Amino acid sequence: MPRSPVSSRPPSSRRTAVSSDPSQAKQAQLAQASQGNELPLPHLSTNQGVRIADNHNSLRAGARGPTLLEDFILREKISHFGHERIPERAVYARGSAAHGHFQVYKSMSQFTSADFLQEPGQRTPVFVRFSTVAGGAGSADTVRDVRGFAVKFYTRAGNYDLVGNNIPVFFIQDAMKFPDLVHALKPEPHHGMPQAASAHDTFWDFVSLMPETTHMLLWAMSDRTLPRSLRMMQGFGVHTFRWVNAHGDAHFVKYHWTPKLGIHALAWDEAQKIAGKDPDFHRRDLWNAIAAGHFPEWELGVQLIPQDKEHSLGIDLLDPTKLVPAELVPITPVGKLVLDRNPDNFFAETEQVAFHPGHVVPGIDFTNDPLLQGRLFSYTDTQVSRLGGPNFHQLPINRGVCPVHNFQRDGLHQQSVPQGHVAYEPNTLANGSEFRVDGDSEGFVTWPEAVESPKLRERSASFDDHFSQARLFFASQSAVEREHIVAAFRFELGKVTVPAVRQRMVDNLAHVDEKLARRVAEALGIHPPDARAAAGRAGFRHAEANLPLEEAPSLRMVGTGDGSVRTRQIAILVADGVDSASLKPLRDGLTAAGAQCTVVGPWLGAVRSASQRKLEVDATFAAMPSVMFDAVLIPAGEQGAQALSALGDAVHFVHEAYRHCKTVCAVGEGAQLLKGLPLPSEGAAEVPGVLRVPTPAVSTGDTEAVPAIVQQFVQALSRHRHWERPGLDQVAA
Ligand code: HDE
Repeated sequence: MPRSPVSSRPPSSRRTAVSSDPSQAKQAQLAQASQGNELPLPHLSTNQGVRIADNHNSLRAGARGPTLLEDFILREKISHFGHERIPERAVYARGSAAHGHFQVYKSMSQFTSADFLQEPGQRTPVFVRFSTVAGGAGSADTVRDVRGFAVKFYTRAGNYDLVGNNIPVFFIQDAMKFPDLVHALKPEPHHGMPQAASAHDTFWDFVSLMPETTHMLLWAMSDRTLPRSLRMMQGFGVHTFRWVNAHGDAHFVKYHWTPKLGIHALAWDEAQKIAGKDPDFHRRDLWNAIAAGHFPEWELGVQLIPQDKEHSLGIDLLDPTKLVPAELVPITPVGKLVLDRNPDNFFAETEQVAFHPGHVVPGIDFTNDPLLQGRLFSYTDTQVSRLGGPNFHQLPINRGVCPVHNFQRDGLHQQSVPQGHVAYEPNTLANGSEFRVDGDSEGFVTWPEAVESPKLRERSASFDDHFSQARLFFASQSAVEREHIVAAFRFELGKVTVPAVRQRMVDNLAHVDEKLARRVAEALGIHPPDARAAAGRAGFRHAEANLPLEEAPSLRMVGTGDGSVRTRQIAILVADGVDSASLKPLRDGLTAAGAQCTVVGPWLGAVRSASQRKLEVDATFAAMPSVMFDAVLIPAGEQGAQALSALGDAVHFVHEAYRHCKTVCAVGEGAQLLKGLPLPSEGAAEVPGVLRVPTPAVSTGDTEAVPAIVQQFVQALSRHRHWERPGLDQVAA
């Protein structure tokens, strides 16, 4: 008897039979769900379980005759295929996800009764989906865009979704403007261009008319929107939420996810090239890291503000265009997130996962942030149309680890088979016993915030400060980060075809930083920025807040991370005649430090080293260009260096890596590949991240020299990119 693809047991009974360890229970549940769809026997069947005798030929009238309508096997197969696609998410369509767990450092019971935050060491299974916002599901990973960072905690008290971004503020203050923002950002409706890019007329037209977008624009034009890896970006809850403890005491809370590996970015030119060379760059990186056991980790931290201190900071906590600098309210570590398992099936999990900021658990509550309030309606509504009905919570990836009991019934794709004749509450007929929910001490209780106000459409005057935090952000960046922001504004506004829009935008920027605005304007063929013109425009509201800080170093990216080079990608360039003896000790040292070395050559297979040994090649220059790596190592060997120098791809590789500010290390004659780069002559001050190593030190395996060189390399690589490197615009790569 073939096993039915769907378990005959009602899902509700499956749901109650959970292990006491929620991590194991979730794993078992998902494994069970995926097993249910596996055919245990080596035969094919229809969806009704009828065995298929021929999966190559449709039923036809004669070998060369017409296909018959009667062919129910063909019809079922083609029809199912025709309905394989579901609508992609309107925003955040391009996503990559992973399973993992969240582990508490120390109890948060003082602040929240949330079940999953009570005991040190407590683990809760999670599913995390990262995404870009603007692009379609098939768009490239490395476009300049905000990234979604959505975490589903399968807690024993119900599912909790923390649906955030990698930037701590948002463009708009009120949900009313979200459809306008998204319409302006998405491809222009008449010709459907550009894909996955904000660099076009409608986006800048809209944001230049909405000064409240300015703070987020500064973040969006910074390197934050070009993450090197999903494993190397922060996450934020963005809105202020509320934590409530068992005594009913409330705190405002802001969430921060901080990656162990630091916050790192790609160079803009690099990001654009990767979008063509490997559009799945981030997805692949996440998948490979987890598959190789390099599980990415983030620390969850919270800023807690007592309820009665709401107005003490001079920052309106309900305004999602504002953050609270860590310099004003420190971040308390709560626990760690570890992603340790790739999804089994992209569609069933990454696509069908349904997040919702309204999925909260007892101990966590909302605030009156008007953007958050608007989101609370939107997400269920979206899932109903995207996933085809109201029972999307029954999909394996969306099911909790705790039992679900209610009298919601029926609906499209209903998976459960409820028993009995009672589907209402209160009742006395179910099992002959009364079943009441009133006063369940573990039930969700909304924090009893006092609200009595006239109904009106009005924005609080405390939301009118649009520039002081944008200014703080810009002032807090390092010099190179500021340069990148200028360049990004120039690029994006350079794509805007209407001069008046470019002008309006730089006039707004003059309220952030006069020099920034001037430098952006210089490249755009418009008038110098005019802050007064901006202030005179309809819709311009601004009331300067008095921030007690001129700079907030916590808002910088440079210098973050634990200093390790784990999972960093190093290309070793080879051709016939390279010196493999001098290569080995360096390669071993770098691998021992956690970096991953790939031997890149002109062809797959092997090259012959100077000593006629076979040196395996992992990838070609064509398939793995420099943008796939974080650093380059060029081995010694006269003949090898000459062979590489004669290859345009190899020379380009080195020059491009230099231009993208990566660590470049040349051993002995390998330095010939550095020819043409704007480097000082030997002996002069070295260029950051360019190491020229004498051969003998390495080839003799000098026990002191080799570790010292490896250490130098590791140190340079751990700095990620050497953004301050001079003469970059002279490099033709
Ligand atoms: Fe979302 N958002 N959003 N959003 N959002 C969606 O839900 C929406 C907002 C965020 O990986 C949609 O299932 C409204 C802020 C993430 O599946 C949709 C408003 C933040 C994801 C939706 C916002 C987010 C979404 C599209 C303004 C950062 C991807 C498909 C009121 C805190 C989740 C879907 C995933 C997805 C609506 C604003 C984060 C349409 C109406 C602010 C990470 O329901």
